Amino acid sequence: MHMSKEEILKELREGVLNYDEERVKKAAMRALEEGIDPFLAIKEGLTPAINEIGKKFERMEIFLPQLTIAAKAMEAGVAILEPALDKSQGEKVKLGKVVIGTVQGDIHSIGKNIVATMLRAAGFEVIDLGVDVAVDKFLEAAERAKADIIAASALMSFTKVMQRDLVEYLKSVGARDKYKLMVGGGPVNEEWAREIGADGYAEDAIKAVKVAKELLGLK
Ligand code: B12
Repeated sequence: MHMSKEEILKELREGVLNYDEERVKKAAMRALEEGIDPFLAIKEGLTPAINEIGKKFERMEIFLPQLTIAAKAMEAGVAILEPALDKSQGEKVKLGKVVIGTVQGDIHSIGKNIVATMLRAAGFEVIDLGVDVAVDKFLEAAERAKADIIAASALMSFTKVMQRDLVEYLKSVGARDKYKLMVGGGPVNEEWAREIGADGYAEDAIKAVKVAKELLGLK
């Protein structure tokens, strides 16, 4: 039976809101079958739902177990949609190398993973360091890979300060000018990026690709 885009986006949302991983998976597969843009499915289906879950958690209407189950359901959906995001990759020439990770003390990975996937899809080579990444690990990986960009994600107000620590650390070892530095994540905004002296900020994965290209002087 045919399902409209709106119906599928609603299923994705409802699946996360009802902690129903199977429902999310089914809806994600449906989205692919119906040719819905996978990024749109993440942005307008899954993300508003996980944000709503985040608000409920903040209001203490739900607790960590529910937050965890909802996040698992979202991740399962993203895992199904992700290969389709990556499809455009092909044999493209690499635009540049990006080392990405979530800062130390922070284990949120969903948004960072989406940014990594979109950068890859756009033609960047991405080295993903995972979560809870210490400032020296970012630099170590960037040196080893001869990266062009270091990208740091932070989802909590008390871990976004690690982005500033990263800038300060790079300065202290004389490596600040070797890399372009991008920051992002829930509590991060343009103003914060400017304040700490990062080179770029983006509010979502599509814009992250645009900013990465701009930082390297590509169109
Ligand atoms: C899912 C989730 C979890 C999951 C994470 C699962 C996973 N594998 O990532 C789990 C259950 C593990 C979790 C744990 C915790 N969480 Co939590 N979590 C969330 C939630 C609901 C959604 C985050 C998310 O995935 N969003 C969806 C993605 C797609 O969006 P995104 O991450 O923002 O990414 C997009 C952009 O920001 C941007 N972006 C992201 N990274 C980068 C990087 C760069 C370089 C760029 C350019 C762009 C960019 O592009 C992305 C895609 O478009 C948020 C609420 C919220 N509104 O953020 C709380 C939230 C972040 N969590 C919170 C808390 C408190 C915790 C815990 C401390 C709870 C606890 N008591 O243990 C722990 C953290 C432990 C730790 N040390 O890190 C708080 C933080 C409060 C604060 N302001 O500091 C929030 C805000 C909830 C709340 N309102 O209270 N959490």
